[in-house]
Amino acid sequence: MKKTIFTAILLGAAVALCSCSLGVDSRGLLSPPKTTGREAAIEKLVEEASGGNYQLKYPNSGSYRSAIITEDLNQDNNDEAFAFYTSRSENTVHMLVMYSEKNEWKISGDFKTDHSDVDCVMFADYDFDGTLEILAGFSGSAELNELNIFDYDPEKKVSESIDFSASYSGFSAGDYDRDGGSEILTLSLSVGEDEAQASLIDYDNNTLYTLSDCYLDPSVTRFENITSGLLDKNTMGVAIDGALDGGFNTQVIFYDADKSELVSFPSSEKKETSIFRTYNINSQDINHDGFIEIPVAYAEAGPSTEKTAPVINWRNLNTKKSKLVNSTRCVNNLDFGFYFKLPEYFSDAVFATLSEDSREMKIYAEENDLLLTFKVFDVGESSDKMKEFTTLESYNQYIYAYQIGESTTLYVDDDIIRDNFALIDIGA
Ligand SMILES: [Ca+2]
Ligand SMILES: [Ca+2]
Ligand SMILES: [Ca+2]
Ligand SMILES: [Ca+2]
Repeated sequence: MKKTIFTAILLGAAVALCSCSLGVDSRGLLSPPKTTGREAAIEKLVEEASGGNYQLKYPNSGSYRSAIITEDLNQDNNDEAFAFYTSRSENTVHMLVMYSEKNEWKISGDFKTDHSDVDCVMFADYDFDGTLEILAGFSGSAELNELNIFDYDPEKKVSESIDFSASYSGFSAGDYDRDGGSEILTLSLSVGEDEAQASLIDYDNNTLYTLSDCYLDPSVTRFENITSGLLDKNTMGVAIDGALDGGFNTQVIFYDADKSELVSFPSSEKKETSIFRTYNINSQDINHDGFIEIPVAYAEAGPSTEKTAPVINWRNLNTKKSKLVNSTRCVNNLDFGFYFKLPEYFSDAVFATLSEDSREMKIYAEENDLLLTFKVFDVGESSDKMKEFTTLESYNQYIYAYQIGESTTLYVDDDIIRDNFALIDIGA
């Protein structure tokens, strides 16, 4: 039963994973915050293990960003804890693994690394024994980070460092070959002579080995975002949004069970330039149907006198045919972080313009036929103009509102507008 639970967690909704540590984490330079209760008891153990003079280290990327992380590795409703720190006398990170017994915290392992920073922490049951392993990525002066794995024995209450290490720029874990157990996927940018590549690491006969690997786009200089999840009903994969000269692109990596190999889309031989975009927008499950969409962006032609709002065609990858299929078409206001999903009954002639200051986005059914205007007001603002608009929502310092135009060719109502308007989280 336990195995099913772990699989379900790993197959869950698309999640952002470990990638690209950006610069020095200032939080690590602050004094440790005063803690109470459980955290205080854990910190006391850190203090003892470090000899009293320590600095907590915070992971730079991924879902776990705390210097003290708790997770129930063996699903017995009793959390284990992990703390990252450096002692003042040495600049390398230690990882302390702890468990609690009769309400008392104890140490099950203290591991010293060769690195000055923690990049990312993740948990996965790759050996399929019902207990999650600790995947910890460390960074320092080298261009690539180092992934180390630690396991925890809930019976003996000891943890061990596994004889394995991999260099990476980003990594993730999931059941990519759909055999019920989880694999580790490491992704590397090209560094020196080493080419950019993805490696799928599997476990068999007590050994971790590379099941398959494939090349990645060598022109990508930074991973902006890695999203792991279902690409279609039968395929789990990752979408890697990367930065390259002049813009951004997406590569999709998945394991092709028929060919028994790791595949990248677009393939390295056949570069599809359509995934290139100048906008920093990340792949995501934009329509909440459980499958990852990839943003393909256009600045669609409108009247030459006005600034055209970018159109993003969110597409799914058909992994069998190795081609992108249209999912959702949106017009975007990236300056104020919102989009409007164009309903299916809208014709291809629909386009959107932005005012000079981007506060107004007008959607036209066709030229000179205004369908809808969105306008961004400041919170606290009260003007006559505002009274002409209907408020949709308010976020941070802005109020997002709309006004229905007098189009003679296309129809929208309040419900359609509310259903298709959304705020979007865009990159810096
Ligand atoms: Ca536990
Ligand atoms: Ca395990
Ligand atoms: Ca698997
Ligand atoms: Ca989707």
